[in-house]
Amino acid sequence: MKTTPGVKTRLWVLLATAILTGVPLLRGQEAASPDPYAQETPAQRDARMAWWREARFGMFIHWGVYAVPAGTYNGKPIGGIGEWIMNRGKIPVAEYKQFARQFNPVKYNPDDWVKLAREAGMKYLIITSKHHDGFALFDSQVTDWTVVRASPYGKDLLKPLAEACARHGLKLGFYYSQAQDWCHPGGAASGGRWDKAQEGSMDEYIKKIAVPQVREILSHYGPLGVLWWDTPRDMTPERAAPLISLLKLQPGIIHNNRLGGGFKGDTDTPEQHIPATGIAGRDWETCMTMNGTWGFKSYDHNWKSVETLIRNLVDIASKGGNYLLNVGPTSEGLIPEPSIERLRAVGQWMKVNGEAIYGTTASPFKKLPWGRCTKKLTPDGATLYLHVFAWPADGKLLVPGLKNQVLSAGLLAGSQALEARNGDAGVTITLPGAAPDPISSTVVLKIKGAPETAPTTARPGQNPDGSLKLEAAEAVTHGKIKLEGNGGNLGYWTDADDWAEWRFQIAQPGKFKVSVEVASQAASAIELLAGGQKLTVKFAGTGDYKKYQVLPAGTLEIATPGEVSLQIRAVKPGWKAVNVRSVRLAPQ
Ligand code: FHN
Repeated sequence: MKTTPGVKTRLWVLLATAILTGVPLLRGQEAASPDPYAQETPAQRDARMAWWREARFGMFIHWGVYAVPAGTYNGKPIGGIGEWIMNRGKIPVAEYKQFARQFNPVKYNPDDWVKLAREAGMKYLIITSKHHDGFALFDSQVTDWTVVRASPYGKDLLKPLAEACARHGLKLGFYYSQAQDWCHPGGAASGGRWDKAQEGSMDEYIKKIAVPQVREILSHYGPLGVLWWDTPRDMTPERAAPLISLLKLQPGIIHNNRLGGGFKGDTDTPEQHIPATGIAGRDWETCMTMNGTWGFKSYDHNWKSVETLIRNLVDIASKGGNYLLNVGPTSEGLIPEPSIERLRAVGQWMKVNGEAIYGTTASPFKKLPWGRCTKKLTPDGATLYLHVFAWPADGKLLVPGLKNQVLSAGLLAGSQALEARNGDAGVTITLPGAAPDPISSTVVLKIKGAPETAPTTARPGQNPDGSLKLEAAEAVTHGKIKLEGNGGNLGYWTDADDWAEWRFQIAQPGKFKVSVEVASQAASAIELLAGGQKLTVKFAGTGDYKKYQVLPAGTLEIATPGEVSLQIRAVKPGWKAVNVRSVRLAPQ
């Protein structure tokens, strides 16, 4: 993220804001920032963010004309995410607009959507008011490219959704693609246009489409919780200023870090991944698809399991973030059945365990061998919610390094009190024989005083199914390699003599399929060394140090239980700088 704009830039921002909004900006000698929160105190900010921090779980909805082709153009499947079909298929504007004639969501029932989100335990909902194809799901007065004027449905889709959210007590947010619009002239990046109809000035597009449309969505749908900007390409401070200044129309609204122009926004937005150690000093929200696409694609059946979704939610909460989980409704207005099933199952889990998610803050532990922890501070200490993914076979749950006196221990499922003892290694809790929930069971541990933890030597261990993921943050590095990207990857690996090592516990030995998650500009080669075996991986670059690929590395045999060391090293010659996110072992 860029830093806050400098003085010179600010003056430009002021000038641009004045021109585009007609609002006088000089008060006495002091020039005001277009950001309505520029002068906010930390206490005011905490108050503004309170509902969002309490919520922890929200629904993302990507819906639009792209749900009509649903991933297929001219009879051929178009690769990539469904809402990008126009761009990926280089579909001419006039031709793409024809799809709107079939966008007729007669089965749309916003009450059903909102009830589903509530049933899942979600506390807010964010819908694409306009995505990159420029199609407005609302009754915009500044273009004909709207659901009201261009589709047979002919009605505003956001109004009834806003009403349903108000009826059922769910916060509503709008996604708005301010800097990328493939159907309005000037809205597509100049280097990325494929149709003459897209030609035009971005400044004109911002002035005539983005600014008035953002004013419309902030004015006509009642109180909004969030404005979710996206893809801030080519956004200068001058272009962003009139947009950010519109936030004053919704006092208290939260907005994300994707406006551009140097404005940081309120929330960071990791996409499709969970930062290894959270994001220190920032509110953040991981947005994620439930299959492989945001917008509906008829043939994407790559659904995440309920276990993955629940554990993602827990993992995110344990690092202090929110989970914004996507659904992509059909052109008829239906949320796909596999999404409904999964959301209901997550909701069942949340009914029992929601207390351990809502309003919690990040874990005081760096790593726990059996799961995750969330916490709430209380007047006399803290409540630790221990999310147990791997129920210990011997019934003893060690909370490693915890020094506090235990006030009580129990399970969220049921009212049974549990025995908990302080010891040299930490607190040991005696659990009943079977886990109440095979995905994640919550032990509630009340302790005296703020959590005090000693550093532990706990090593990563296998999941119940025998698999193991070695994350960047758990590696010991040698040379100049260091953690970057909020602890998400090993970076700065610019010297072929540098290397990194993981030490981990194997309880279930055997043969493992090994894969490695890497990103590199250019082709490179690495090797993994463990138990006297060597696995070599040669790969083409992804062209971007942030674009990762998961590559098979081969089979590793670990014959006996115990601690294992795995090293990652460069293969010389042929090695080029690589970022490494993780190494995964899956039993064969
Ligand atoms: O290009 C979009 C994409 O279609 C989707 O809307 C995601 C959601 O975060 N945002 C952009 C990519 O970062």
